[in-house]
Amino acid sequence: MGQSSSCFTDRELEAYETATYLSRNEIHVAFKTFWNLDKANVSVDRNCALPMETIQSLPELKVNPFQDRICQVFSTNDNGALTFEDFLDMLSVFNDKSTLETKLEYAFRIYDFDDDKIISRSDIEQAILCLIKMNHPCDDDILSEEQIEFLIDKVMDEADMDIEDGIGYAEFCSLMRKKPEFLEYFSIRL
Ligand SMILES: [Ca+2]
Ligand SMILES: [Ca+2]
Repeated sequence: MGQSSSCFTDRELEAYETATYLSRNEIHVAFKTFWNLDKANVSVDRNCALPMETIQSLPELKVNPFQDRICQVFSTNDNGALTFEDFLDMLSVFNDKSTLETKLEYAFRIYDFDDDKIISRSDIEQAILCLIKMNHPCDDDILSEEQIEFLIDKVMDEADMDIEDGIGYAEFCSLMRKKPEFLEYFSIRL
């Protein structure tokens, strides 16, 4: 077990500390967690990419309605698989020491399902569907089309203030300041 977390040089650990909001101890815990997800592969290549399904077996992510989007946003090869460094980036952004600006920036990307830099009605619909799926895994018809449209209207009425259709980054930030509970999904402590 000792071997799993002592395979970094001081210089590597310093580089990770500088690049993240994580302490040296948190980096060790992160690596041990990553290694435990797939000991065979991580022992051979400690920065190998673990598939999204493997990452999502972590209890901290399993309960997160946005687990797929989170993996996609932090995946450097864009397929949702995370290398150890991607995994560290995720834990860093979701750490308590991360700044509000950093959290907002990533939360915006996570809610922007189609990556077009604006949160439109279809992004909000997908977010609502993720929340329904998490809270009612066996009943995906819990809300009717009309009820979902009504919820989307409510979000748009509250957040879409400027001429541009959809919720831009500035509008998103002011919405999150009014409704910080939507940021709660973006906090992880191992
Ligand atoms: Ca979008
Ligand atoms: Ca707008």
